[in-house]
Amino acid sequence: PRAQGATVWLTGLPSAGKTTIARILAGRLRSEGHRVEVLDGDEIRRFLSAGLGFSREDRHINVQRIGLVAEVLARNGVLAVVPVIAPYADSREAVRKRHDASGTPYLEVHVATPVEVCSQRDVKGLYARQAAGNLKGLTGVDDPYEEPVDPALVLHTQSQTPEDSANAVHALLAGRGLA
Ligand code: GGZ
Repeated sequence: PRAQGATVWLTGLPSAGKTTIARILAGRLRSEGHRVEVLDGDEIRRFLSAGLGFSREDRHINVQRIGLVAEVLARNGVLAVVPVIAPYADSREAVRKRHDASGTPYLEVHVATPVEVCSQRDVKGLYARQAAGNLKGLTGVDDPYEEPVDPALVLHTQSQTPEDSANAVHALLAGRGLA
């Protein structure tokens, strides 16, 4: 039987833990024999979305491009794991519709780390740069983040290790027969 793919979109603020969870999840799925691709926003922005900034329009275009790649992969049996902020609900809805149109599973996971926790972690120093006045339009601080209304799963990373979070996403996939 042909492997069933799916897209797992990890949406949340910068430093919420999306990339860390994605990498752990991907490693576990690979070790189980699944074909997995992680589409990281940071990486995609260097190539597929080179030249795009962080305006509403550019973020929307970025998310649609990543959504297209994820859907193509997922439709062809890959588990596409996508740790990308995707701050706008209508952008995420368009990605979901693209998946629905081809009958490809799309699971939205909200990495719901509060902004106070994210800014304390500040993995890339973005929050510090924003506070110092050297960066404008930081998601969750002076740029919008529209929380998912009906995500398949909400992760609270303050009270869970990244391994716990990855396992919760894995259980979600397993529960739907996708892992
Ligand atoms: C949000 C920003 C910003 C602003 C730069 N707001 O962890 P990083 O730092 O290295 O990777 C993040 C990346 C976010 O890209 P996404 O493609 O996930 O965003 S979106 O879905 O909104 O298109 C972050 C960095 O870009 N970065 N400036 N102002 N993140």
